Amino acid sequence: MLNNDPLWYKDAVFYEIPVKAFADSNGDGIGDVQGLIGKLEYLKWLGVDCLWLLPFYPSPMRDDGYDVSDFYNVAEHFGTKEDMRKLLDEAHSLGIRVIVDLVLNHTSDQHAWFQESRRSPESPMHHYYVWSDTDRKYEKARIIFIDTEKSNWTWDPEAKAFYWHRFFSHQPDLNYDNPAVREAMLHVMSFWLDQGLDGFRCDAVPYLLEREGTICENLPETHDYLKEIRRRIDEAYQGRILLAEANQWPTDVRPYFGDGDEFHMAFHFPLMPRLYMGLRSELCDPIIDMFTHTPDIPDNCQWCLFLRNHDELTLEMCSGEERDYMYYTYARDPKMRRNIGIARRLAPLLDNDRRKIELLNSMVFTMPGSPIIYYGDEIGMGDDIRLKDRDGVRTPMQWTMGQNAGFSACDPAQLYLPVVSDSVYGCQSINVKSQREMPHSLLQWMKRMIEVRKRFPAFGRGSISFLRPTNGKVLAYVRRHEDTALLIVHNLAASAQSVELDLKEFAGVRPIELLGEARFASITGSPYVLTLAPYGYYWLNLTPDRSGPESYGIEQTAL
Ligand code: TEU
Ligand code: CA
Repeated sequence: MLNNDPLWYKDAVFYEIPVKAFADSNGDGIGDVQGLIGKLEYLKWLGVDCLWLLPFYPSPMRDDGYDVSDFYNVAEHFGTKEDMRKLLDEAHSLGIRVIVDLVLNHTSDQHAWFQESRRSPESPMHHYYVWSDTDRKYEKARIIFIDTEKSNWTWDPEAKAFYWHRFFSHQPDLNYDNPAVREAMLHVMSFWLDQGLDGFRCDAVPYLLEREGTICENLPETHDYLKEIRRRIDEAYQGRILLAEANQWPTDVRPYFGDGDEFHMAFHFPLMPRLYMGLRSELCDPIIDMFTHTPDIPDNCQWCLFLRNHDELTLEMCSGEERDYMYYTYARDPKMRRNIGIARRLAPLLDNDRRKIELLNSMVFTMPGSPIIYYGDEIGMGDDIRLKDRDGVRTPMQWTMGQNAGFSACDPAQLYLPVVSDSVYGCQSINVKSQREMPHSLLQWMKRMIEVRKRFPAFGRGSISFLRPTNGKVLAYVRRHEDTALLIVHNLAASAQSVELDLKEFAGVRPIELLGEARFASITGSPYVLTLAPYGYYWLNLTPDRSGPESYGIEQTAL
């Protein structure tokens, strides 16, 4: 049932799931793999093709599982390796693939490797990590978790030395100058691929290696190792994919695709904040500029486009004034800020304005790349900025109006985090069950959008050319693939807008609007006038209609 096209990931719609937040099957207040298995029907119904599961390995859970203490197991509270195999079998039988986080850069300080490494300089594992007798090395490397860390070095009283960590001080970096480490992580990868996983979202890959005098990001030797990982995939695991988390400028992300011999996919971090900027400023330039600054990528590669994820809405790829603008417009309350970003979910960021939520999703679903939905954003879930770190955007999925939003049968006090309970975003108003029953809910619209997107490979595989109408509030581009041409138009303004588009190359075509299948007026050699509602958008098929006599697209719609 799986799409066995080697480039399946260029047509796929992805969906990000923290296992702990999705569904609790055994009533302990924590989501688990069995619970996720019970929700595969929903994910199939929604139309997603590939799940990305956040780390489910044994962990002290001080960084929500990104502090791994055992790479070869499933954390007890999530289930067992057998549960994982069952999940993969059931997902695959439904045509859904599953990729997981591979946390390459570091381990938990509770990992046996670190405990052995710190024991003695003579320990065979001592050089699994980056030790130093001074904390003055690699001083050009920035601190990433600025809310909590003052240095990338921490003194270890047992080893009587400093150890290097790019994230929390309880996450010592692995030493990729050590061939044993490089081999050990290749072994971890093979182990999970042998379990049947369809690939990995590789965590924090820019930071794998360190070199004096550099910022210790995106080093050539890092790419050498990442190419080694891809070689293993190509040798023995055809069809599995590697998705890079490289939160860098497009020119610095481009090398992670290599010549089509490194990552299959990479998140487009710089584009993401500019979608929000474009919306707020009502100007297309921040968005178009990002595309004109994004180098082409090899044909077997793909961008992964997103609006939000389990981290803060990162502003690391924004300039000072851009950051100020984003904080001013989207996070006036300092409690919403985390590190260099904003820890809010999509709906609250957009004032719970259904028009804006649809508009931004429409962009991510029609621009070049594969879209990924963050769990709960498809129903417009809210957040809880009172919670620590990034927990506010990681609350239990809201399935019903019932106790614990149908996430768990446990006593509410046992939940790993409280369910969002305010009057706007509480489960009485926001839940899957109600929205599946309402034909015009956000969830039904998301499902419809996914369906339409999957009918046109142009979205995932086509080229993009921007039209530059005089009205700068309207973002218009044409997606082309083989003989298909799709015109996508977005009104970034809070007011209705009229726009004149130069479509003379399509003269004679009568566009069909894809979401409603109505036929628009014929295109002529004159400027084509469109009027858009506030935050309105159109997906128009400009492919010359080869069907029979003049007829309205609607007539072909099954009644
Ligand atoms: O984040 C890595 C990273 O580079 C972060 O700065 C990220 O770019 C930023 O938080 C905005 O997305 C990854 C995981 O996504 C994060 O949850 C972990 O805490 C971190 O690695 C350490 O494992
Ligand atoms: Ca590192």
